Amino acid sequence: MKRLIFAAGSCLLWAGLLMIQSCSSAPEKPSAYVVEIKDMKFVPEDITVKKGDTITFINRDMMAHDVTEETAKSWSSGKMEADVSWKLVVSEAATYYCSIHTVMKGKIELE
Ligand SMILES: [Cu+2]
Repeated sequence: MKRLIFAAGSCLLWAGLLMIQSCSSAPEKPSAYVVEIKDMKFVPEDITVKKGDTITFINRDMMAHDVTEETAKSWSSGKMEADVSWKLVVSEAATYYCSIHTVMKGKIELE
């Protein structure tokens, strides 16, 4: 009887260890986010992501827009016609704008 209890106990211990290990060693999967462009705005205007996450910008307006990094113009979607989408893999925090309508601004923050 003692042995049976011991066996059950060590089983639980192993299950616990395995759970800890799988939690701590599994790399976090990148997340995917969507920013819609509608009514001359980026929605949401501010977004907080992790490095390596993907943001898909979708133009829901009737007119063309773009998504351009503001400070150094280090990346840009190019002109996006209506219903066109463009993906950005985030490597750093950034502020961006639409170079066609410079009042349109957005911000990417890193968690
Ligand atoms: Cu625009």
